[in-house]
This record gives sequence, C-alpha cells and structure tokens, in this order.
Amino acid sequence: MIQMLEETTLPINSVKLLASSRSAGKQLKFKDQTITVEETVPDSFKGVDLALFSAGGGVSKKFAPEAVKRGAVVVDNTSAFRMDPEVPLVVPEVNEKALYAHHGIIANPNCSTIQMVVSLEPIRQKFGLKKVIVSTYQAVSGAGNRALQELRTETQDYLDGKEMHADILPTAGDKKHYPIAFNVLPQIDVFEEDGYSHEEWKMIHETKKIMAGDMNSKAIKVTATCARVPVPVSHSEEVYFEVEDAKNANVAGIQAALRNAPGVVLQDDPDHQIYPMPINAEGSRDTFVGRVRPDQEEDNAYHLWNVSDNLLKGAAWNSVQIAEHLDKLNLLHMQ
Ligand code: 2RA
Repeated sequence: MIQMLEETTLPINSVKLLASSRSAGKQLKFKDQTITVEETVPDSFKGVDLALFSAGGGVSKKFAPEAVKRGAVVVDNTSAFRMDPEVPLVVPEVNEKALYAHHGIIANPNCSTIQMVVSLEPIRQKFGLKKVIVSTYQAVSGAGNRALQELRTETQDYLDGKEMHADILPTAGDKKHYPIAFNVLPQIDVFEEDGYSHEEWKMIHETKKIMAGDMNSKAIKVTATCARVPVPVSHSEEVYFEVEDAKNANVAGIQAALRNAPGVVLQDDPDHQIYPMPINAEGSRDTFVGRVRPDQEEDNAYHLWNVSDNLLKGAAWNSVQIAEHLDKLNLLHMQ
C-alpha cells in the first residue's frame, strides 16, 4: 500500500502510518522520508483526508467510524463493511459511479472477486451476463505473510526429505492444518452451513453487489469453488459464463471487448502458447485474460482464464485506485 501511495497521482502532502501498540515505534520509508509508526487512537485521524485500512475487520469496525467522524474518507480493505447496503463496494473499472453514494466509508472487495469482475465487465457491457461459475487457484500470499513463510519452510522440508508441518493453512481459523507445498487445498477460509467456504460466499455475494447493486440479486447467477495452490503471488481463475445476447456473441467479439477494456490485458494466442500465468502477473496492476473459448454444450456460454496480482489489483492498488477515482470525482477533499 505504501508503494502504491508512493506511485499515486493523488496530491499527498503528508502520510501517517498507524498500527497497534505492538508495531508503534517502527520506522518505515515513504519516498525519501522515514516515518515512525504510531499507535492508532481515535484522534489519530484528526486532519486526515484519506484513511486506508488493512488491519483486520475488528480494527476497521472500531476505528473507521472514528476516522469518518473526524472528517476522513475511509477506503477499507477488510470485509467489515462490504455487505453494508450503505457502503459502496467498488472496483473502479466496473462500478465507479457507486462512489457517489458513499457516506465516508468505501469497501475494497475481496481479491478473487476483483479480478473476476474486471474481466467480466467488458463482456457484460457488450453481451449481457446471466450466469457465472468460477473455480479459483489462489496464491498463498492471500492468506498473509505467515502462510507464505509456511509454504517456503514446507517446500524446503519436502526437498530435504523431512516431514512437512502445517500450522496455518488452509485457514488459521479452523481446527486442522494441511501442508500447501506440493499440494492443493480446496478450502479458503472457514465453511458455511451450506457447505460453501466463506471465500466462495464472498465471491458470490460481492459479485452480485458490484455488478447488480445487491448482494442477493438474481440478475446474475454466481457459483464459486475456491482452492489454494502453492503459488506465492497472483490468483488464477477459470470462469464459465453465460451471456444474454447469444446471437451476437462470439469469441472474437469477446476478445475485442477485453482488448479495449481498462485494467485488462488480453493474452490469448493458443497457437503460440500465449496465456496468462501467475509468474508473469506478479508486480502488475492489470488483470490478464486468455483461453477465451466457447462452451462445448451451451450455445450462450464461454470460458476464460484470468490471472492478477492479488496483493496489488486484489488489495493495495484497488484501494489506492478507489482513492484516485474519489479525487477525480471531487468526492475526496485533499487539503
Ligand atoms: C485469500 N481472498 O486469498 C483471500 C485474501 N483476502 O485468502
């Protein structure tokens, strides 16, 4: 997030870095300045125009309203407010206009949702969208730094012929833990009563809220299966989608829509084995799309494969991009 702020076009005069008391006193760099991290208290937000939150839902619930009370606009990267009907859930390429309805807090969606809606929106605009079935292959960094360290340790242990030991994945919030190295885990976050994981629940309801304005909308049907793969950074997704305008839709038309879409890079040339891969997406703000092809059974259905850096477009960049769009629309008053 600091790196995205260093690169932003926002007119930033000064930056404060806030954290818990445990991290207070640490020093971090912003451009050529060294900034000391301060402990967050409600008055930390006095005089702050824009507050970016990414410290867990509990912290956001406690401090985001305090920041708003003191005049800041909050862009929240946690799930605390995503389903609040008063809080816009925004991916600028898709629903920038939802920003006009903000009351101080804007929610940044879940990483796996963001890259999917970025790749589906240009298709929806051209041909309409009825139904989506997505299967994800999500990077370990989505579960945090400790999970990434766990992947490294397990990989080394496996290569050294030692037993692998897991403490964190599939999710710190559940009872059992399994190695991610040389493995695939069909669980991201905890399971709901209906058998879907919470990550899958997020993909379904966030997509409906972003694309149809209501988390329970029936205008777009969505189903998701989310899996963790031993990739450090960048999520991949296979997306099956049904269009409304089956008569006019075809692969060339879908590719043309994607080629011209903001935030999308089309990498789709099977003859030359050109398609998106996580190792190439890391460090980019774009969502890479390829493997566009018709479904073999349904006349109105197609498939695509997308890959995006989950830490940038899936989190830090989308948050700062929201702030840039707030500023452009005059909804953020930078002093
Ligand atoms: C994950 N989507 O990849 C989550 C992070 N927000 O675990």
